[in-house]
This record gives sequence, C-alpha cells and structure tokens, in this order.
Amino acid sequence: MADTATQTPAAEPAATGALTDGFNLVIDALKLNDINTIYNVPGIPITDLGRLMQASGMRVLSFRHEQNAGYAASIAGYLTQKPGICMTVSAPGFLNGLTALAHATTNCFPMILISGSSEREIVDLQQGDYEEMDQLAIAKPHCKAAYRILHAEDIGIGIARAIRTAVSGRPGGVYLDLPGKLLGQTLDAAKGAASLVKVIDPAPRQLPAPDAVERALDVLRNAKRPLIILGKGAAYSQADDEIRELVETSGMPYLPMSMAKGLLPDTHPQCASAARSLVLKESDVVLLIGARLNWLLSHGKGRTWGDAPKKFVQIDIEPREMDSNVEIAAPLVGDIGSCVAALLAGMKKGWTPPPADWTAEVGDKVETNVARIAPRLQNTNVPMDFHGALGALRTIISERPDTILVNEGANTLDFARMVIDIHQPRKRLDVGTWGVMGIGMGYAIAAAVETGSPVLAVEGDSAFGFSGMEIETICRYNLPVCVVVFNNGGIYRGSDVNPSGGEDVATTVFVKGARYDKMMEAFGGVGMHVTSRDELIQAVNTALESGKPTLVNAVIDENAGTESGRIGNLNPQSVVTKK
Ligand code: OXT
Ligand code: ADP
Ligand code: MG
Repeated sequence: MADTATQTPAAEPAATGALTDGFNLVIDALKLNDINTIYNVPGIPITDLGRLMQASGMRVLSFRHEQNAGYAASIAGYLTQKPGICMTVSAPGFLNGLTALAHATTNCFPMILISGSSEREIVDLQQGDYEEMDQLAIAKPHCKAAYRILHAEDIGIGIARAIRTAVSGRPGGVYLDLPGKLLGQTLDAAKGAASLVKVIDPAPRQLPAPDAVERALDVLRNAKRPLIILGKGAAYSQADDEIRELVETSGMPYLPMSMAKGLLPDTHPQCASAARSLVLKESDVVLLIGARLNWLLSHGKGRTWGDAPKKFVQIDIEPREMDSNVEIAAPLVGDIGSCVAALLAGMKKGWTPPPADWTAEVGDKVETNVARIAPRLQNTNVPMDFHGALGALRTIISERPDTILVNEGANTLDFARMVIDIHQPRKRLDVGTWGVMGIGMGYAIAAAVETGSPVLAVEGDSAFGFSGMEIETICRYNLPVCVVVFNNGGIYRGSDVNPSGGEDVATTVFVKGARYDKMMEAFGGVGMHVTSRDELIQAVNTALESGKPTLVNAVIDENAGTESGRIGNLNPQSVVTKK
C-alpha cells in the first residue's frame, strides 16, 4: 500500500471569493458533457433550474405532461447515443416521468430522469412534506441505477456517473434525485469548476473474444438455410456501413425488426420481411444482431419457428442475454460495430454464399407476397381502409426517405409496419418492446428537435389520445411535424356495440365523427379533414412541404380493423357465456 503520509495531496484550487451554486453546477456539468437539450415540465423545485438552463443557451422544451417529456428524452437517447434528459418536479411529476424511464430501460435506450425532491429529513421521518415521496427507492426497480446527490461538490461526479451508467454496456434509464435544498447550496466558484467531470469514452468499445468469433463463423459456414435478424440494438449502434457490408458479403436473407427497418432499405434484394413466417420456420442458422428472443420473436421456439433444428448465433453487448430463452450455439458478446467488423474480417478470408435454392425460395416468397398485397395498396375505397391509406403514405415516404416515421396504434401500427417501406436507418420509431401507447407526440417532438428532419406521425385515434395535448407543444415550438390520425372511431374498430344493450357505448368506441384536426387549429397549427386517398396524399405532401405543424384527420372505415391487430393471439377471451 502507498504511504499516504508521503503523498502530495491534489492541489486545491485557490478560493476566488466568487460563488457558484447547485443550480449552476448542474448546468455546467451537463454542458461540459455536451448535453444541451432538456425535456421537462417546470414546477417546484426545478422552475429556476429550467430558466437558468435556457439563459445559459441550452434548449429547454416544456411539455404538458411529464410522461411525454420522458418519452421524448428516451427516443432522443436512441437517436443520439447520448442520454436524453427528462426533468420533473417531485412526487407526482416524478411518477409521471417514471413510466418513460422504465420504457427506456426496457427498450435499452439511454436516458436520465432528473427529478427535484423534497427535504430528506422530513421525507425520511414521513412528516408530510410538500410532495413527499421516497423517490430514490421507487425508481430503483425501474432503471439501471438510481443516484441521489446531497452536496453541491458532488454534482460533477454524480452527473458523470449517471451519464456513464446510461450509455455504457446495455444502454438504459438512470434516475438522478436532486433534493431542492441541493440546488441552493453555494460553493466557491473555483472549487465548483474543479469538481466537474468530463466523462471520457462513455461507451467504450467492447471487443469480442477471437475464439468466440471463430465459433460464430464456424456455425455460419455450416448453415444451409441461414437468416440474419437485425434488431433495434443494431440500429442504435450506428454501425450502419459495417452491418450493410456484413449482410451483403454474407449473401444471407435478413429480417429487420420494426425499428431496424431501413438499416438497409426495405427494398433491398436480401430483405425477407415479406417472407417472415417462411424464414423463421425454415432457417437452420439464425444470426441475431441487437435483437432479443423475447415475445416479438416468439421466444425463439414454438410454432413460429417450426420443427427444423435451429442454431442461434447472437451478437449482444449484454452477456446475460445469451440463453435467455433457448440455447445460443455461438454467443458473441461485445459492441455490434466491433463484433460485425470481426465477423466480416473472418468472412473476407474465405466465404461461400448460402445455397442458391434457399435464397431463391425466400426471394420467390417475397415476390409472391408483395404482388399479393400490391392491388390492395392502390385501392381508392371511401371510407378508406388501412391498406389504401397506408399505400398512399408508403409512396410519400419513398419520395421523401429522410422523413422520420413515428407509428403507434394496433391496426394502424401493424399494417403500417408491413406496408410502409423505410429507406434509411433510424427513420422508423414505434411502440417498442412493451407495445406502449402514448409515445407518439413525445417521439415526434424529440425526433424533430434532435435531427431537424421532417416527421410524419401515423397514429391510431386511441393511441393519439394518450399524448394528444402535446400538439400544443408542437405548435409552440413550430416543429415540422405532420400527425395523421387514423380515425376509425375506436380501439381496433369503431363498430363494437354494448353487449348489455345499455345506453353507454361499447368499451372500445369513441365519439363518432370526431374532428381531431380542430384541436390543431385551436393552437394555430394547420388542421385538415380527409376522407379519400387523393385528399390524404395532398394533405400530407402539403404538410411535409411546408414544415408547418399539421394534423390530418383521416377517416378510416370503422369496420376495417381487427381486435388487437396482428397480436390477437395474446388477447385472452372468455369462453364462459353468462346467462
Ligand atoms: O409471412 P406471413 O405470411 O406471416 O406474412 C407476414 C409478412 O411476411 C407480411 N409482410 C409483407 N407482405 C407483403 N409486402 C410487404 N412489404 C410485407 N412485409 C411483411 O405480412 C405479414 C405480417 O408481417 P409482420 O408484421 O412483419 O409480422 P407479424 O407476424 O405481425 O410479426 C409479429 C410481431 C409480434 C413481431 C409483430 O406483430 C409486432 O411487432 N407487433 C407489435 C404489436 C404491438 O406492439 N402492438 C401494440 C399494442 S396492442 C394493445 O396492447 C393496445 N392497447 C392497449 C394499451 C397499450 N398498448 N398501451 C397502453 C399504455 N395502454 C393500453 C391500446 C389501447 S393497442 C391500443 C389502441 C388501439 O387503437 P388505435 O385506435 O390506436 O388503433 P387501431 O387498431 O388502428 O384502431
Ligand atoms: P428488437 O425489439 O428490435 O428485437 P431488442 O430491444 O429486443 O430489439 O434488442 C436490442 C438488443 O441490442 C439488446 O439486447 C441490447 O443489449 C442490444 N444492444 C444495444 N446496443 C448495443 C450495442 N451497441 N452493441 C451490442 N448490443 C447492443
Ligand atoms: Mg382506432
């Protein structure tokens, strides 16, 4: 052990007499780490923090509800690889933001929820403080880590710790508790400046072990009917060029999970989206890149995957993901960029493309399925159905491939995923791992703010209702967002009837003929009401051209949807008939 008595202590900065405080240290610490955008709802004790942030040149976007600010922060993290920051008041504001923090963690998006909190001494004795709540304890199970800072001189290290935890390894949510009293604490300015920490290499590359790479190549080389599955982890990793090169060098068919669509254009000749059931069933070796074998992939087993024996190769940064549901024959633990580069280097030393009968079988199936739905995508029915309306939006997206598509609903989600081709990476943002309704307006706002790209949010009418008030936020910041509400008058359908014959409408039904476009007009945006395909095309093109906040109320046949969309199999139904 070093002899501490003989060590020279780190030089203390000379006091200057000037003071800083908790408010300013939080701002300086975030800015030092290139975090300049905050999604928040103001109130005690963070109102002045937001004000000072704005004064210091940060972009502070105020929302109407913390959950939406939180969803915005979560997707900002996904798009930028920097933690998105959501800032809330104590207890109720914190709880409103917590759903989004849990969502970020579940989806592996880096995010920090910063909440003001009440007096520790009073909270811990449960003496009834203003908005009293033990926020740290409540946050812990819902995120990667939860930290509280009690002293101003710890703000620098506390924020550094939150940033590194959010983005390193498997990304996720971090809770940072800032008691109101902390913000007012003063400190000598020079000491404060010296206490700040710039996080060096916040998400270090993690190289796969060479023997693990060889094992993976061996399994892939012996495949007769190989398949690559790209997940949103692959899209997050921003290793776009390497992934494309790997797919093309391998010659294997690939299946993008919904937010990985566009990593390679959906029109790519190796894309097997339109032959999904065939490739899942018939493949003998599956290379998973940043995709988990969770419910969205039927846990890697059962009918979806067929009876043919299967071997999985899995690339993931989280070692515990391996064997989560089925045996992984070749685990490749590391960051996607490094793992894909290592596989590519191996392939370049010698590689035989997959057997032609397999790629031809997949290609034929894709062609048949694409041809089968093509006429439906052109239909001009009035009222519109999902296929006709989405066929129109599909053409618009192919003409404007830099548009970011935000998508939620049930039928509106499932049909849009199937119909709308995506042409560039990270241009499709949706409900994610939980299938959560409510991400819509928060995602749309953050997508516009973080990328400057035009945004098209295609929303079921129920889905839209979860965050609809944020269209005021869209208008307030004059964001280039066009919201299209697929108005079929209800959840899944607008045609259900109350089985009791009573006065109330069915549980899944909304007001008939609702005019969501009028809401947008109320805040100074553009509202349009369309009933036909041609009107829809014109409205959306005008909106995207103008960049003005617009809401298009698109009337969809109230009978067109099915219960729970494509996941009706997960929807339990009573078999008991009550007399
Ligand atoms: O191979 P086969 O033959 O099988 O065919 C497949 C493809 O090959 C083919 N395909 C194509 N063919 C031709 N051309 C092309 N290009 C092509 N591409 C594909 O098409 C089929 C299908 O392909 P797909 O889609 O890839 O495959 P599949 O089998 O569907 O994939 C399986 C899954 C599981 C991966 C996929 O289905 C999936 O990703 N699903 C996600 C589902 C999801 O998350 N849904 C949202 C939740 S639903 C429900 O919970 C709702 N709630 C409750 C609620 C929620 N969620 N949250 C909160 C906070 N509170 C409550 C509510 C309230 S939805 C909802 C509101 C609904 O009402 P709305 O008004 O909003 O919406 P509407 O329904 O529109 O009224
Ligand atoms: P999808 O829903 O598209 O199938 P998931 O959210 O299930 O995708 O899976 C994403 C996976 O990607 C997670 O297991 C996560 O650990 C992993 N991941 C995220 N970023 C990286 C990265 N940079 N390198 C390796 N794996 C990553
Ligand atoms: Mg609906």
